[in-house]
Amino acid sequence: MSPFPLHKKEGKEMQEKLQALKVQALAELEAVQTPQELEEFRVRYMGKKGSLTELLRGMGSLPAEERPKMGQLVNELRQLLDGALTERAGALQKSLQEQKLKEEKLDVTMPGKTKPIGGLHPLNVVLNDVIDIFQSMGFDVVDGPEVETDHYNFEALNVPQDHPARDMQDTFYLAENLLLRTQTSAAQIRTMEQRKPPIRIICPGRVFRADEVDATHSPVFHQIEGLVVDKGVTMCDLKGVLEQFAHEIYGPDTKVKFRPSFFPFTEPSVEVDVSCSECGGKGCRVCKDSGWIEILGAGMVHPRVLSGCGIDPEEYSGFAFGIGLDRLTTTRYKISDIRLLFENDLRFLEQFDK
Ligand code: 2NL
Repeated sequence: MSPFPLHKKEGKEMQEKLQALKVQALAELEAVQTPQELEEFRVRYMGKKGSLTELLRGMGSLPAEERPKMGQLVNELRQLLDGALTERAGALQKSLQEQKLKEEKLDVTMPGKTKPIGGLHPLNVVLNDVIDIFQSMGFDVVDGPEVETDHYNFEALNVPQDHPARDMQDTFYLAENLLLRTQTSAAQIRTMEQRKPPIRIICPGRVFRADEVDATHSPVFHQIEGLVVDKGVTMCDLKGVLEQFAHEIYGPDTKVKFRPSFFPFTEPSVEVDVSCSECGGKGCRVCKDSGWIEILGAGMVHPRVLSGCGIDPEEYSGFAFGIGLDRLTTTRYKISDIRLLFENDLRFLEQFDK
C-alpha cells in the first residue's frame, strides 16, 4: 500500500516511476567500481539533465495540490541518493586504497638485490698501499712506455754491452734497438733528464723477462722502482726510507736487514730482507727455513748514471730501489703460485678487495 494519498492517475504513475528509479539507482550504485563510474552515475541521476531533475520537471503536469507532496518525495529520494552516493564514494575509496596497499606491499626485511661489480686486482690493492706509503714521504708517481730502446733500458743504466741481461735469452727484443722493458728504470732516467733535483719519484709498472713459467716465475711481472736525487743524499736516507716502507707494509715489529749486493746501476748496492711474517723468523716453508724474506734491491745511484742524465755527481747524489710487486702480493695473501695473478680466474679474484 502506498504511504502517500495520491489518488490521481498521474500522481500514481509518478510515484511508481519514483520507486522504480530508486530501486534502479541503488542497484546501479552498488555495481559502481571506479570513481569515474561513480561520477557518471551522479550525472545520470542528479545532473542537470539527470533522471531526478527530469522527474521534477515532469511535475508540471500534476494537479497543483499534489505538487508539494510529489516535490517532497523527489527531494527525499535526492537526499537518499546523495547519502548513498557519498557512502559509496567512501567505500570505493577505501577499497581502492586497500587494493593499492596490497599491490604495493613490500617486505622491508628482504635482502636487497646486489649488482655484481668488479673489484681491484690483488696486485692493485698492494700497489695502492705502496703508493700511499711513498706519497706520504713526498714521492711523485711517474709512468713510462713498456716498449723501450736499448739506450734507456740498458745503456743509460750503466749495464755493459756484454752483460747477461742483454742476452736475447733474457730480454724480449722487438727489433735490434727496441725491446720490452726489463725494469721500470727508463721512466726514471727520463725524469732525471727532464727535471732538476730534488727528485723523489716512484715508478710502478709491468716489466718483461724471457723466463720459463713456473710457480715463482712469469715472463710478465710487476716492479715498483724508486729514485731520490738531491744534494747530500746518503746511504742513511736510503736505510731510513726503506725501513719505514718495510715497517708500514709488514708491521712495526718487523726486522729489516741490509745485505751487500751488486747492480751495475748502483754503488754500493744492497738487498733488503725482512723477518718472515709467517714464522716470525723461526724458519718455515715460506722463508725456506732462513727466517728472512727478500723484498727489494737498492743502492746509491752510480755516478755514471747521474752524469749520463746531465746531473753532476760531484754536486748531487741519490739512491734508487726496485721492489717486486708480485712477491709482495703473494706473501701478503699467502698465494702459492704466481700464475694465479695472471690467469684472471674470477673464483680467485673475487677473494680480494671485498
Ligand atoms: C733489483 C732491484 C733495483 C734500481 C733498481 C735504479 C734506477 C735508476 C738508477 C739506479 Cl734510474 N738504479 N734502479 C736500483 C737498485 C735495484 O732493482 O733487484 N733489480 C734487478
